[in-house]
Amino acid sequence: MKHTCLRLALLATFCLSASAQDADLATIEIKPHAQNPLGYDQTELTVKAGQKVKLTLNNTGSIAPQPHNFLLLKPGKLDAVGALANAMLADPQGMAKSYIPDAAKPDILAHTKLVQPNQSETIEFTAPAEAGDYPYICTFPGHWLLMRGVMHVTQ
Ligand SMILES: [Cu+2]
Repeated sequence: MKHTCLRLALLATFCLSASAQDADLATIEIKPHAQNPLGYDQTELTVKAGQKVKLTLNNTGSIAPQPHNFLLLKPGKLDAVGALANAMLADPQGMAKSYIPDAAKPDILAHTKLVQPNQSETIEFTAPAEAGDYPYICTFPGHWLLMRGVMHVTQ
């Protein structure tokens, strides 16, 4: 009897913590902009510091379908990572690497792979612990100049 009660108590604790986590999950779906083939449909996202984020890049609905990815970067690293991405145009392994530059890895906080038209990919990550504005970009060569946005991380 004692044993059963203990098990129920453990189960209740587990259920409570699971629902608390769900409440603290930011679910985001981002797509290419319907009219602008080189833009995301959202250029600003907001999450809480340390929040769990479930982000889906859904590559549908564009008037000019093409592959895209999503990289969340450290603040101030947009231009440096963008330049590395453009340089990958000459890399025969570019497509295989999802146009994610090796040299940019320390500045990438989260990313999808290259997502083909009518495909999607969902990633899960923890939002940065520090509040601030974190750029996100598509690094398919040439896209990042327009295909970008800012994730606002708030306390
Ligand atoms: Cu793109």
